[in-house]
Amino acid sequence: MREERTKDISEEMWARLFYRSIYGLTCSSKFYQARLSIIHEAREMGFTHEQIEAIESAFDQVEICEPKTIRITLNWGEYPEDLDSHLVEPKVDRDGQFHVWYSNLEYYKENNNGTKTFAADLDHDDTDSHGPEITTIHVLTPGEYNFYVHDYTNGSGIDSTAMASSGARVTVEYPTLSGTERKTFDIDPASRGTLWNVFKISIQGLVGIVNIEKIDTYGDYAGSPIDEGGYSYDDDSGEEDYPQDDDDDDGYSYDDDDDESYGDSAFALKNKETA
Ligand SMILES: [Ca+2]
Ligand SMILES: [Ca+2]
Repeated sequence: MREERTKDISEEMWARLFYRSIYGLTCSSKFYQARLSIIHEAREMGFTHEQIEAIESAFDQVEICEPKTIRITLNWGEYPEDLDSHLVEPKVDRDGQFHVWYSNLEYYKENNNGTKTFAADLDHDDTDSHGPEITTIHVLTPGEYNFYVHDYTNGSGIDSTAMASSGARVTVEYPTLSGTERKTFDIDPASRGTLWNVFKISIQGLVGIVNIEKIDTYGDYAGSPIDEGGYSYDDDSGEEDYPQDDDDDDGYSYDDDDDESYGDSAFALKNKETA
């Protein structure tokens, strides 16, 4: 792994990374699970996106790849500068839902028996145009998943046309019985709003039959299923699962003039890294 992107990583850092990664494994783990464990620990240790990409490409070169994943890629044009990927998915124990996004890059579940399940991740938050942002579902837990794109630059605005002009495109690659399929979704240039509900993924049964259904509706971030100010995903009670019906007017409201009222909304709290 000697290359430009990893030249700033010391031998000691490498050693620490691999040592820490061992604890993400069991005696029956496969090589691709070692790959996931290393990526997870690299993120925990603060490796940069470029460094992690370099590690991934080293694994690709020796063909240590995951057998079955769903990969969602978001690309767009120059403006708005910051679109965001949001995946809402069933928890691996199927008790409620989980949200993978810039504020929660990994869904890495520690199981009761000490094993870990790396269920999904977002590779990084692109904040300076074009993307790509790549969301990967590593464990095909049966259930329903929704993928959204949010125009962070323009925040909240039901009438905004900025995202409509962004040229945003989402590509999803997913496994089928005969190989890998790919579907592409382009933003409607006549749409309005800062939230694009792109598609729904349904995964059925233990063999993981994947079905992708186009949604293509537009709206506002505030009060939506991905607004963490409105709903909670992280507790394990399973009592606060958000309603599946996007049209549900649940009465959640906020005051545009009062920053406090956003509560824990990611949209208000986003602490962007500046390059
Ligand atoms: Ca972004
Ligand atoms: Ca960029």
